[in-house]
Amino acid sequence: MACGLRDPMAWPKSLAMSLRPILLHPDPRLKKVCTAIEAITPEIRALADDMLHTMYDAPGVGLAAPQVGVLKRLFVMDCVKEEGAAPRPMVLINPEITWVSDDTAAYEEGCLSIPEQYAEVTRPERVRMRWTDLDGEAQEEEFTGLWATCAQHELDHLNGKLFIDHLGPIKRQLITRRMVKLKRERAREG
Ligand code: K2U
Ligand code: ZN
Repeated sequence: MACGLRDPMAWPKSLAMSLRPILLHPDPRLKKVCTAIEAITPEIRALADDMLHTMYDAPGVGLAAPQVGVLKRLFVMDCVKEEGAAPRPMVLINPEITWVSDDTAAYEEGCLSIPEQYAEVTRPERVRMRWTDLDGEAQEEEFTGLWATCAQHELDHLNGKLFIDHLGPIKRQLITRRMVKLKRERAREG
């Protein structure tokens, strides 16, 4: 879709995409190890479309299937940040890390399942990943910068890990308590 992809409202209405609700931490489904995708079915394609739509709408630069309640090994990302640059929506099916750099980089991470909570996480600065794309083709690429941080953050989601699991217990519990309070308030608002 070459249209203004980053603006979901510009997408042709013929594309039956829908926004999917994003699960909020704490939720047991966000702690599960997701299962491999055996076949790229029309449902998987629709899921990938909906996840990209949901990610751009959030807005975010990545989104993993368990965050929309589907415990399958698939995430989407588009870390293109330059204004006016063409978006690069990516769909990674059954992704695996094949190499990480010794060098590390720290990044103030957030998460669409843990809104408005940020903390510094240190990860390998560069990673090589292997995955299957929506055409069933094997892909392999090295990611750096925000792409590397995001890809590792999303792969963590497929293994039931959140960015707060990289923090010390005090900070993790502080953020979790805030999220329990937020979910209770949202439940009351209805
Ligand atoms: O998985 C998610 O919750 C999506 C995150 C991915 C992400 C987290 C930390 C660092 C890089 C990517 C969302 O995109 S969080 C929102 C965001 C937006 C721009 C830059 C960083 C984070
Ligand atoms: Zn996240």
